[in-house]
Amino acid sequence: MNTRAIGTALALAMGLGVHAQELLVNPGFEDLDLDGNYGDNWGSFGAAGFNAFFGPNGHASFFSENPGNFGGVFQVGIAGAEGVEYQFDLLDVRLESNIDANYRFGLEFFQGDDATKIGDALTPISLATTGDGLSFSMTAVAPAGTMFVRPIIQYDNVVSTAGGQENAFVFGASLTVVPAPAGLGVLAAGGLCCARRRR
Ligand SMILES: [Ca+2]
Ligand SMILES: [Ca+2]
Repeated sequence: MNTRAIGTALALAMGLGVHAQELLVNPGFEDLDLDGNYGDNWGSFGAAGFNAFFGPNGHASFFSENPGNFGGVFQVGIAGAEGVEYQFDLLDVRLESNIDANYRFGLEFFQGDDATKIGDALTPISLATTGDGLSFSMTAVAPAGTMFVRPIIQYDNVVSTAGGQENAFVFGASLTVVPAPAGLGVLAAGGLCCARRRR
């Protein structure tokens, strides 16, 4: 491969990384239609929902302050495809100081009805570090038969009885396709080269 071809491959690899398409509708949990209800296009269950408690910045809220509570948020209707690797990021997370529950996030994969689950890939959210501005990331490859991919953030097994500062809030999220190597070793080599150079 000549220098120009390598340059083109590098530009392609870098471009894919920078411009990965956001698959979530309303990744910031905002009130898009200005009806006073946040988290438009998202769903929730249990003791979880969408608010803007901390100023004009919509977020998903997880009320893990009472033993027995459970809940989560998710988004349906996102078309997916088998064999594709997806990356789900929680970009701005607040874990309160007394938080003590089983938190996880990840992806569920569904058939064409967006209701029959084929499989899932859930990753624990570490509570070892609490505070504001935390971020978490996971990736998973969609199993055979996937037609829809559903991001989900959930908790259960609340054990704390501290009586306050036990909740979690997620202010932003992102779901993207991880660029495939396309069988070109130079793409991976280019990625390594550039990642290294930035350090
Ligand atoms: Ca937000
Ligand atoms: Ca709304």
